[in-house]
Amino acid sequence: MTSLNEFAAYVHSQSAAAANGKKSNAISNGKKPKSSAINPASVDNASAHSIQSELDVLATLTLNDAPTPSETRIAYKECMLNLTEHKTELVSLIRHVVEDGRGEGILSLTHDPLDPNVKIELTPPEYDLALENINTVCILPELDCAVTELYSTEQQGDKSEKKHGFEVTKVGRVLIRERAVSVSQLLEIRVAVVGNVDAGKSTLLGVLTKGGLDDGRGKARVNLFRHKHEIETGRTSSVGMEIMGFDETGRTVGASGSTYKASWKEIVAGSRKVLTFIDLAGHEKYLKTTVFGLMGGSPDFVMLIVGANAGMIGMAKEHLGVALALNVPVFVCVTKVDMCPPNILQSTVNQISKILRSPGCRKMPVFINSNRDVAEAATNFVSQRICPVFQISSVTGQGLDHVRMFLNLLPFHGQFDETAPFEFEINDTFSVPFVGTVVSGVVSSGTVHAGDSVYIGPDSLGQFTGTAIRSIERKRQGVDTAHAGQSVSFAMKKIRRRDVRKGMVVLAQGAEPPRSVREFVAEVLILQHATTIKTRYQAMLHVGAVAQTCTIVELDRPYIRTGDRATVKFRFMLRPEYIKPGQKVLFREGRTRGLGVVKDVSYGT
Ligand SMILES: Nc1nc2c(ncn2[C@@H]2O[C@H](COP(=O)(O)OP(=O)(O)OP(=O)(O)O)[C@@H](O)[C@H]2O)c(=O)[nH]1
Ligand SMILES: [Mg+2]
Repeated sequence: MTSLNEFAAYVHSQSAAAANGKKSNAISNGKKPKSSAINPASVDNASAHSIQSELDVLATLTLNDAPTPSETRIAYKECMLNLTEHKTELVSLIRHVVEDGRGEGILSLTHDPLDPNVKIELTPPEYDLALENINTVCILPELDCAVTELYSTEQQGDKSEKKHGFEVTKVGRVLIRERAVSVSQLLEIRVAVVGNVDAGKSTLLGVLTKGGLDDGRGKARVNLFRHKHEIETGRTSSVGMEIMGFDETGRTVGASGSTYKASWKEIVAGSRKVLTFIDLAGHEKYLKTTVFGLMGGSPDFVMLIVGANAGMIGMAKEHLGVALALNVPVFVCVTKVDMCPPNILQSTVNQISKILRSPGCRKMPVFINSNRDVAEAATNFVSQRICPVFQISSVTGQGLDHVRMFLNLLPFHGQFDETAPFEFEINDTFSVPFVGTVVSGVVSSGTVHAGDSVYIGPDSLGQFTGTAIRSIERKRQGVDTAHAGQSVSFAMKKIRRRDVRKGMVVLAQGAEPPRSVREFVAEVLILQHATTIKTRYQAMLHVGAVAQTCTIVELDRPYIRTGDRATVKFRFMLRPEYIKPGQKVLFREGRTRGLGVVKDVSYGT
């Protein structure tokens, strides 16, 4: 039986390969994989082969001008300590770290950034000199970066150091962040916030994004609600968006806690990094909306909120399952610790550890208690199977500084291709007075400019309509261009609000008009099902921002059951949609859950 995390990793690699493969297909022979027949192996091998050959070509070009770890390179320690001789090397090293992280990076003073296995030892005076030198070069116009020390600590050296004549060493990490960034290039990281009803999600977001503290009776969440019934019941029912900005030194922008509420424009203007939170609903009634928020919102990270008193109950496990299935790194905030007796808190923490370590999750819980824990967790979060766990209170403020610091350090790790043709998934639609129809969502690939001609669709007949983008807004500010990976909204020309819906796409106008899909083949894993699944089985299916009931029309065996990995052909019940091979699929019906990846699309309605 395949475990969830193995299959999730497989699905993720398939999506990544599809995203990277786009370019190689365009420049190679342009052959399309065979459609309709259930033959995943052939599709797999063909695309894997073309990607491999592209990589081979790239390797021979030696395009990478980054400094390489080699014998001849000046040692990291030398670079940091001897500025008179090695200034250029230190500058190029720091530039490499900053470019690698799209404008920022965490630098350890005791691990070589080009080869983290190489550990170096610094005496306290050496550490201080290294830090001073890093500060000196970062001020230079060619770098123009701010340096913020995240932690530093002196520690007793081991025996080998004693041999060399010193016992105490100093270790530490710094954040290096570019000072100047334009709105359209601003680093954006999306964090989806999930957890059971009443866990304290909206409250924590209110406290983080607006400042101040909660009163335990719903004070902090009021500003986040979008509907009158939400204010009355205190329950989130829609997908809310909040932003949190950090300046170049990691201070939060606009979350002063005063009665004055900073506008998005002010937050963005003062920030060098912006986090977008997707506030999701915890009540089971809104599960479809929450799964849609997780699938369509393209979150980079998931923040799972658990009430300390209640533990991981209700929808929390469901949400964790979806996050794991999508392979999005998850961190946990155990909140309301102010109102929780120590023994109950302990049992909640034990329960979370047990679930995270279980074979289905295989995550290593890391409890965060210091700035050092935060910096190390943020550095290893994406690459390793760790799950940072914070213990906090939105009422007393306990632990919130660690959460803020962690959010400030979250690395950009999206896989978006700016050079591929422009594609955009619609997550929400609005009708704005004097502007007209506005659609919001995430640019999944390419770049678009205000005024560009585009297609929008598919409509109920599977057709696309030609139109143009009147204007673009990013974080509620007008911009000229939108790039892959950014969440933006477009005002559309000559399109009525009732003609657009979530799950539609906006595409570049190419030589061939785009085509919608009525049936497609996916490779799936059945996570949970009471009996067996046969053809004619129906379920709610999520692919990106698309959410629609589908029927299974073909199976590669008579029936499938829990734990089975199968190739399945689905048919959309209502209307054709725009989907592509490599996209992740999630389906559910009652207690049944399935996860998969689109392998092949057969066209037509
Ligand atoms: N004592 C205490 N109360 C808290 C804390 N965080 C949240 N609360 C209270 O818990 C209640 C529920 O909080 P919400 O933020 O609405 O919960 P939610 O997770 O957004 O709930 P849904 O949107 O319905 O899923 C509110 O009355 C908050 O004031 C905390 O840290 N300590
Ligand atoms: Mg809420």
